[in-house]
Amino acid sequence: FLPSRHDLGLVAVGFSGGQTKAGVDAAPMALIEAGLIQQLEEDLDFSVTYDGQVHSYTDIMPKEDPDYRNMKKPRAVSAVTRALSQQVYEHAKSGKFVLTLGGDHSIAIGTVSGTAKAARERLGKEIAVIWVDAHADINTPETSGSGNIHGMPVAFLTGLATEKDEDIFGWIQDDQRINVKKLVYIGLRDIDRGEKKILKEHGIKAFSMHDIDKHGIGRVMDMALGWIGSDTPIHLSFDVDAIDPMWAPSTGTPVRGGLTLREGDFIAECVAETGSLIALDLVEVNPSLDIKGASDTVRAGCSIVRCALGDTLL
Ligand code: 6HN
Ligand code: MN
Ligand code: MN
Ligand code: MN
Repeated sequence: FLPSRHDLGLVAVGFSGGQTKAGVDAAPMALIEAGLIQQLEEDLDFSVTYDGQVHSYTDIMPKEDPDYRNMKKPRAVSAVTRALSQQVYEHAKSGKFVLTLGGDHSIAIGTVSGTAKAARERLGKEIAVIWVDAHADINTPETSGSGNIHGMPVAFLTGLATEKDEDIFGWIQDDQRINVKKLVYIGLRDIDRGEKKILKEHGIKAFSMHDIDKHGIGRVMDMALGWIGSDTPIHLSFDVDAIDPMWAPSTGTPVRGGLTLREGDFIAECVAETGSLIALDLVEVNPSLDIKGASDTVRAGCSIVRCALGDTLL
């Protein structure tokens, strides 16, 4: 059921409206300027389909966008993720691996909904999602303390949060949603109170930094992939803040005590090894934060992408 071995659709999303710090919209260009596309084409032999633009979706931005149910910029995030969902869906439907460069993590509402729908239609399967992050991003509008939608994408994708208004995520249909039982977290270390409750109540599989310290990343990956099971298409959503700020400081919500650079790459390698990876998001690189560390953060991002695409496997 794999996407044809070496066809990749790239979507560059210059969007920062899921949180309040400017600069995360510059990440796709920084990653591309660091040579990412070349690496995919020349080193990894991918045929890359890319429209050559970093999308900022200015033409579909709402004129007015007051807070709603505690969410900041709900209509902008909804409009962008709706358009992105369609872009990702089209790549995935045509059998391509989909790589999306963010952007803040709210964009995963678009990417995951797009691959979920395409996998149902093309493969007749529910996807699994591996969410690598310091945070769980599963706040509902009501549990969120910040109102920032990059802390909520998983709630909307699983249907734990819903909204009727089409302009505020009401466009998300059942065939675009994911099952909480097919969601696995890795790297968690900053979870809000309401999120903890949600994770417990729904029995969501989560490997925190504590679990990684206790079992080692090798066993954690065995357990994570074992939970998902074989023959399940996997969407990997990788928030660069999962990596310790020692290696990836240029990100909006850094949390110390994270994954080492190698543990981050190792996670991506293990997922690549399954042969079931159908899509990857790389999000939350913000080159304008911690400018000294920006090139390290971009390099870490490029490395994660290459590892997820099998570069370091023999
Ligand atoms: N991210 N839990 C915090 C919030 O605002 O809801 C932080 C979310 C961070 C989101 O890093 O993608
Ligand atoms: Mn995140
Ligand atoms: Mn995060
Ligand atoms: Mn927090």
